[in-house]
Amino acid sequence: MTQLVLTETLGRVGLIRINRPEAMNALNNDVVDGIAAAIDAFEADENIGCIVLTGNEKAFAAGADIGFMKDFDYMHAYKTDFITRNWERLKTTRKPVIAAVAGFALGGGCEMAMMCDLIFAADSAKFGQPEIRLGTLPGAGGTQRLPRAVGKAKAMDLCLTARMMDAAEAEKAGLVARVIPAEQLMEETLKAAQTIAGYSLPVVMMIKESVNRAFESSLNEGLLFERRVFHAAFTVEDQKEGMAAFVEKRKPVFKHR
Ligand code: DAK
Repeated sequence: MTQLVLTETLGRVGLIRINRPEAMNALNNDVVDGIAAAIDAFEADENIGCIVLTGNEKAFAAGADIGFMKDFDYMHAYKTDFITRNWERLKTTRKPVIAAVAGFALGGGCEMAMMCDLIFAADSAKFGQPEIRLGTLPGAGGTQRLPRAVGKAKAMDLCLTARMMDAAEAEKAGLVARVIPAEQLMEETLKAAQTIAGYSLPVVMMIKESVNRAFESSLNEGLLFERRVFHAAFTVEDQKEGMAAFVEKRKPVFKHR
């Protein structure tokens, strides 16, 4: 049987590849369970400092699997905790996750990319929330994360018309961090992931947590959170090493503690 989710360890980077090319990487339960299990494993591995989630050159993921969910009723979706149970494993990941997107990231695929901390897009990437065409709405955070990323005007445009946004527009709108020529997407993404993974892991996690606070609190609350975490960072052994190395004009050797 084809493995729907492939994983690889590259130095301190954990790579997760969605592998359902015949269905444009449509996300059924098995695929999302596989992604969640891969995240569990990389989170538990202290030698991993950054995770990359990707698809193939045609599709990151063309959405939730339409055939799989077309006959769901309310009680089934509610009782099985559809979406929340496994999709949201990404949301609770403490290590940074970069989505490397080439081709289609539609519906649940776009929502899954937005659950990651950073999106690097190939110039071939296309983002959209076309659920309205199917007589439904984005159900994995699209109506909430998209407006926070690109503003209300573009979010309404994408969700209500179902049109797709290309990589250039997505970068201009603030959805993606970088646009990269398709053939260099993995190389560039892995380079950035290795850079992040080379820094002190507890500090990386503190930064991720603090930036995420910006979306969940008032400015004053967020600043207070940041200040407390910043003070706490003086207890990190790597902070002593990082600052000593700067003063001694040498490269720091981080121990991730
Ligand atoms: N689900 C299942 N199969 C899919 C799929 C999908 N989302 N997207 C593509 N495929 C399959 C196609 O059926 C086709 O399979 P075969 O016919 O070969 O067996 C194969 O992938 C290749 O696709 P195409 O032949 O269509 O390829 P094209 O290059 O012509 O077009 C496309 C590519 C990505 C533009 C097109 O496939 C497409 O429009 N796909 C559907 C995109 C879409 O509508 N995505 C949104 C899915 S809905 C909720 C929670 C979550 C959601 C909703 C509610 N609740 C909690 C209430 C989320 C919803 C979605 O994500």
